[in-house]
Amino acid sequence: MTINKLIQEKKGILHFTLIDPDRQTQKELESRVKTCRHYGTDAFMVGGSSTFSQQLLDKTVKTIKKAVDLPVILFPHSAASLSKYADYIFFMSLLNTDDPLFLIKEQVLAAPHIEKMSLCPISMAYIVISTSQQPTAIERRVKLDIIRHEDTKKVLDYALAAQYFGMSCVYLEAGSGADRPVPAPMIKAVKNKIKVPLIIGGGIRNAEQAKNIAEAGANVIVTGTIVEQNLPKLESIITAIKNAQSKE
Ligand code: 1GP
Repeated sequence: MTINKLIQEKKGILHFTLIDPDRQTQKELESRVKTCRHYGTDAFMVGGSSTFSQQLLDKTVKTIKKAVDLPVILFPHSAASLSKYADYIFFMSLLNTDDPLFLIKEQVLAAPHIEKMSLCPISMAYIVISTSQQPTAIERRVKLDIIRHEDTKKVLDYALAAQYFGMSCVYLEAGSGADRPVPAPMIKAVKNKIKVPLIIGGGIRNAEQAKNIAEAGANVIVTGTIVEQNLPKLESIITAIKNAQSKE
């Protein structure tokens, strides 16, 4: 599967919900994912920057699969976060880092397990944009080649390199819980530069932000924190994304 195929099937801009396995009980999870499905989310990503057991990851994926009929895509923070119960895995490389661990080493460790589990990989270029005053979890964890919210030229070069590598999509990530999302002018510039689908996440908290990001050219918009902190607000966020797509 590619994100392109999902976009074609759903005919428009997609919304993915990020589930962090250790942020809720299984009962809360079941209810949350049903609500997200009802609001119109298109898929669930499972992962996060915190560490959790293999058992909890498996349980989380199984609970989602049982509750809703939507794809589950692993969003791994290392080779240790794999589950055979998921449908897909973002086979991702963090491009703007000097640390080979996140560029290629974790991926090499994970590859034989992915094959054994028959997980379907979706190759993805992961680019972190530093938009926040306080460093986000990913900024604290990894040594980055920092891209600030005004560094459009730099992000364009990374995105183009990703496309030339043949990666199937590009994810611009402000970081979970970021003060503000990736800026719309940067999204627009990247969208105009590359042909592969563009995923945007981090710091999206309201419908206005989601609308601006959708109109700037995002193909997929990811939210995580809002589901944990203010789930009813997700409805207006997804509605804004779906309304933006109907204007295309
Ligand atoms: C993090 O982009 C996702 O990888 C989601 O971010 O938790 O800020 O919505 P939020």
